[in-house]
Amino acid sequence: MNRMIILGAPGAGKGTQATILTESLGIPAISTGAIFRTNISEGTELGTIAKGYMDRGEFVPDDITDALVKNRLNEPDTDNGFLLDGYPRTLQQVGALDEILLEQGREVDLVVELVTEPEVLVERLLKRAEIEGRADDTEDIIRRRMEVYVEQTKPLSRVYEQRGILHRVDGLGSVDEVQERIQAVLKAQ
Ligand code: B4P
Repeated sequence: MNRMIILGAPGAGKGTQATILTESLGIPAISTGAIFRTNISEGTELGTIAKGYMDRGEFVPDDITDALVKNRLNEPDTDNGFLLDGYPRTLQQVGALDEILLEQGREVDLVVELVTEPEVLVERLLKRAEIEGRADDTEDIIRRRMEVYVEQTKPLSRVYEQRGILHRVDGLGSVDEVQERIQAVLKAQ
């Protein structure tokens, strides 16, 4: 169970839980959002392109995101597994990921979906804005990100459910409580 995806709405705690999981499982977390933010802070061409979309609460185009993930999944540190955080986010990205992994002769074993409530998420993200000052954490942009999530990402859980690899985990409660629930899912595999 070393090839995992963590799904959830903006602010559901994907990045938070992925960081903890990566330590306990000894596999790299691949966060597309974090990779874009690093590129933005380093002023790369990719960062300039991504910033335009992220600042509006929109997704970075699939072809750019897919190419980034493909390169990352070809790094040798993913040989023993990986945890994808924030990818895939569209049905097109699901297909792209399938292709990338098929070429490599591997597939996703497990998908964890953090189930949350929109109002709690807006509160969490506004609090994160005070701490981290992310450009996409203003209330209007958060609401737009939630809409985009419902339109484009929510349908992904059905896809993985039909494949029999989706596990829904309650994402409300403390960070430790949520982590314990994820660990319980992993132990049950
Ligand atoms: P991401 O970086 O993935 O960010 P996110 O969805 O906002 O946050 P996440 O769910 O990881 O929440 P976190 O743990 O930080 O994406 C940012 C943007 O990048 C996207 O909007 C998009 O534009 C672009 N992008 C990324 N991937 C893409 C893709 N595949 N395709 C196209 N575009 C893409 O938690 C949020 C806050 O809550 C934190 O402050 C945390 O401390 C707090 N928190 C977490 N768990 C908590 C808990 N249990 N209780 C209380 N607070 C909690």
